[in-house]
Amino acid sequence: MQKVIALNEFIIQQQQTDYPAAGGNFSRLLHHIGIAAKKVNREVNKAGLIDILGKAGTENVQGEEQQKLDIYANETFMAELQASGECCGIASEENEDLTTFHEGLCSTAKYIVCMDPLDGSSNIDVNVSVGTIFSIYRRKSPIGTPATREDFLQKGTDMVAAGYVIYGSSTVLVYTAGNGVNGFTLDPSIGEFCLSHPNIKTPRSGKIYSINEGYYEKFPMGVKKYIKYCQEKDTATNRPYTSRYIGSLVADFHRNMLKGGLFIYPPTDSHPNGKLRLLYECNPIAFIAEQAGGAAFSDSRRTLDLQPETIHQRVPFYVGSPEMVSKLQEFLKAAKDI
Ligand code: P6P
Repeated sequence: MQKVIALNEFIIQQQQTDYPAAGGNFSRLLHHIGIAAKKVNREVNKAGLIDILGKAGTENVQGEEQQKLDIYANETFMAELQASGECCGIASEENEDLTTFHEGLCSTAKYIVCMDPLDGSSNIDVNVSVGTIFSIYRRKSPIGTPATREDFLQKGTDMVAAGYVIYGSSTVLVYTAGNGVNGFTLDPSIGEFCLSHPNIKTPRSGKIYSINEGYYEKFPMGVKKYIKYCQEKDTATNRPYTSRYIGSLVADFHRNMLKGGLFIYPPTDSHPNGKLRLLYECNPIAFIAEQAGGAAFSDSRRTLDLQPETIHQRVPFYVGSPEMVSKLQEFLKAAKDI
């Protein structure tokens, strides 16, 4: 019978082989993220049965209506990150300000976390996959003091780890610590995330493009021309491609990473800098994409190279198979959009 490798076992193995000097702090942090994911999974899976569906009647910092599960997920991840004793601060999509922990168990914490606790949550009521996205950095400010904005406004290239949880037909946790990408499927019978997608590598090209074509009229010309390129018939280059757009970043990205494809969220009328947030959506997904052999850009810049200026900053985002990202950039350059 094939040996099942649980997430915690894998984390310790990776620590011993890749980071022998590590003291287990990162492993403990990741373990608590796994616990929070299991708690959120339990509520997402029974959302239709208990009074946790629907709107909370409040708005988040983005002015977006909060779903009850948004708030539950945010509180659950915040509590587990604090309980780990390894996190000294959190930037969350659901909170306008930073949250810092620097006393007691967290007085020696050296990591900060940027997270979207439940991305795509407006899809919950119609049973569409949603996700949690997180990124982990080493703090820059002195240990034992309150985390500062500078701890959070680090470039994506300084990231220690990134991951997401997709709550879909099954619940899968995917993460990278800078040494490849691995996916773990939750086995409800034992309550453990088990290695199911070892060493994920994204295809260099693919047949799937993902974009909300409802905004077509307002897209930059280069994006419009790329969409037409995808729709043209050309057997030599496997076109026409297939349009697949779920409206849930984690679900769209996860499918494209496994099958090959390109996700595009360009500037629009309502979001002239793009809709997706740099710190807790684009950067973690970009890190994972690159570790899987993909590429991620925000207009002309590699997303991970951007210097963040504000916690909830939005950027245009193009991520996926490297040859498809390059082709889109050709159209953007030809149209002088970048
Ligand atoms: P639109 C969900 O609200 C989200 O932040 C991402 O998960 C998703 O990719 C995007 O917004 C969808 O945005 O404008 O197409 O509905």
